[in-house]
Amino acid sequence: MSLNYNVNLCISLLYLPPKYEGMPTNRTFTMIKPEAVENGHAGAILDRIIKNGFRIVALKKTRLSAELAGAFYEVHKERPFYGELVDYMSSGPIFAAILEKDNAVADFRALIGATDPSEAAEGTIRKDFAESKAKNAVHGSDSNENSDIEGNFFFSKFERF
Ligand code: RTP
Ligand code: MG
Repeated sequence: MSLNYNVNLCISLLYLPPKYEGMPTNRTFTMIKPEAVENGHAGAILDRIIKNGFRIVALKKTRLSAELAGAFYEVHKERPFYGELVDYMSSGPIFAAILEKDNAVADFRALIGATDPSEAAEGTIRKDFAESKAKNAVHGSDSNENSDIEGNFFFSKFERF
């Protein structure tokens, strides 16, 4: 490897566009949560996701241990609902998925609706399938950075297509 090669590589890296939080992305991460799976809604929810233009890049059915659920939702550690959330998210199997679409993070948050289904807009997934604010059927990443972190939490590069 020549000195020239290394110098050129460094110069190219300097000119890569900067990543910033608000940058549109074409991927997001979702989970179909335990109560929705238990109530038999997983197929209908996946159908809704696909019909709204999201392509499934990766998908698996799995169950989080309390330890893994705690790690996934660590950002909420200080919130009063953290213990309840960890118990709930480890209470049964879930589907985890990476989804692709232009503007994926924002478009998917719009498709799932507000955290509390009683406040979610008509036609949203939470409005139609969620039981309550705590048991709200689906997760959707809230930023591009978190969609990468969350996708990497569940999937290796060999599980993405
Ligand atoms: P998510 O992360 O699951 O997509 O939901 P979100 O952004 O709409 O809501 P967030 O504030 O991130 O809360 C994460 C999850 O914690 C549960 N929660 N329970 N009992 C409560 O007041 C309460 N608040 C939030 C929900 O399962 C929520 O999705
Ligand atoms: Mg959230």
